[in-house]
Amino acid sequence: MQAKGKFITLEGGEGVGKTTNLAVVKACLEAAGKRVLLTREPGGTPIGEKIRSILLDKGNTPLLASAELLLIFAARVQHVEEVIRPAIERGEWVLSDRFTDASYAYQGGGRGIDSARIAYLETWLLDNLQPDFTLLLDTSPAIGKCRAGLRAELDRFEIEELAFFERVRQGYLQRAKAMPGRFGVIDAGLPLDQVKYEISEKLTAWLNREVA
Ligand code: Z5A
Repeated sequence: MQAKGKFITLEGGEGVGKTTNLAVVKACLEAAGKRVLLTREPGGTPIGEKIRSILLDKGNTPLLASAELLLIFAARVQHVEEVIRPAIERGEWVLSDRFTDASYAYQGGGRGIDSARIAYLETWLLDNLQPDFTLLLDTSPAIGKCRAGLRAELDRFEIEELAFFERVRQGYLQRAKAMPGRFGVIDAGLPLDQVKYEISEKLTAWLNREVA
């Protein structure tokens, strides 16, 4: 019988280097003989990508925090049922740029929504699906904002003030502290080569524990 795959996520505030480092994680998993499916949130399906456009459009500033959370979970349930679970069943390793930890950090920490409400959606809609391992790229929001700010146009999240991103950061760190076995925290303020090295070290250590 085909062994099931695993679910790995990359998380962190804006501009910490998730997209840049996805390739490092993918290469590391492939070197360990895994078939990798790359995906992202919000998005990952045709419907999810349409919802992503609504969420990122800075013309949609009247969007309420609760409506934002529900849109994110609408995209997520579609993503889980259409892409993530079938791939895991086929034996693939799913690598996602963000998942539900981002909702606890952004909609919980950043927007102030009670985490019990997010947990309720997680239980109801995802049947509590959680990543097997999460790499959290952590650095000060000032550094992340500066990196993201080099882009031509900022989206609806990127126009938020620094205090919002500080709450997001704390939201992530609280999650990592509460679930140390699932999280590998990386200092993303280091030079890129060092960040890449730290990622492959943490990922390899986890992989070795998984197969032990
Ligand atoms: N969101 C949410 O609110 N709730 C949810 O549940 C989910 C998402 C799932 C879009 O996500 C928004 O959705 C997101 C939260 C919200 N908004 N914010 N903020 P996204 O993941 O697509 O957007 P993002 O976080 O803004 O991604 P990003 O800005 O593309 O960041 P990144 O992928 O972490 O960074 P990067 O593009 O890899 O790197 C940025 C630049 O820094 C780039 O020029 C790199 O070359 C450079 N870089 C990267 N690492 C380094 C190091 N170590 N040194 C120097 N320079 C570096």
